[in-house]
Amino acid sequence: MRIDVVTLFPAMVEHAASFGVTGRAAERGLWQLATWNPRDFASDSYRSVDDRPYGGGPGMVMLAEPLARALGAARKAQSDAGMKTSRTIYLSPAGAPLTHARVVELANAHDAGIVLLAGRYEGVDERLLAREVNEEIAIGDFVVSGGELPALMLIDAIVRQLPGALNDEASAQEDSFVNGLLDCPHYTRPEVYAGDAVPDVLSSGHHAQIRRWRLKASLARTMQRRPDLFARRVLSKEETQLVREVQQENEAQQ
Ligand code: 4FN
Repeated sequence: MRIDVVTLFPAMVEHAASFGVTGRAAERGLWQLATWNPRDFASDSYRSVDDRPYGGGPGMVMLAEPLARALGAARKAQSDAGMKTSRTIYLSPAGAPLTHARVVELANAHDAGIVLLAGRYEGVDERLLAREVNEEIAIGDFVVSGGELPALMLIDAIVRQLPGALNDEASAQEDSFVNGLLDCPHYTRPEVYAGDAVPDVLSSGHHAQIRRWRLKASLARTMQRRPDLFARRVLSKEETQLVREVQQENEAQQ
């Protein structure tokens, strides 16, 4: 997997990606990161990358030309590295909300290069987006100062799906969203913390009961905190029974 990022702050992206799962996966050769600074592709002596918006108003807009050159250099580098295709993604509040399903699709396209465009200021000249961008993705409905952190979130989500990226492959599969449910509560030592004991079943050693308790806790939590996720979930027979138990326990408490 190869990911190229066009950004005014290449060091921010490279530094953040060098830690933890993404950093280790790069050391293992599972993916390669390269960054491209549009400032290096500017055409005037000031190395301008932004200008005032037509129509007036506050803030600045990223110039099309340096971005087009930076994107071109990124795609050429991917092609020279043997990638058959490149897909250009603009991280944008106007994009399609990122889902785990889309992350898995992107991670499975091993031999397709990904070029990420991170915006700054008020955004990017629309003509550049129309000509050069294949897809727009949003990571959430909140204002941020630049597309770099959204790009890093997408990178982290993709890279941790690559085979060999996690030390414990099982944990990737068991993660909350993978089965459409939130995680159950987690506990570690000490067995009693601040007078609060770990649920008995978890120290019982009874694996079938532990699995059942965790599934039930996940279902209860998802129903309560993310009714949108719960509504989309198709329940197995066992899960239907556990949901019934949760509802009965809730009614008994009221
Ligand atoms: N943001 C909103 C509405 C209008 C503008 C923004 C905003 C960074 C370049 C885009 C934001 C959110 C999720 C990239 C936000 C994302 C960005 C993202 C992003 C600088 C212009 C900008 C209605 C969402 C609050 C700034 C809503 N996912 N503009 O934040 O790039 O990827």
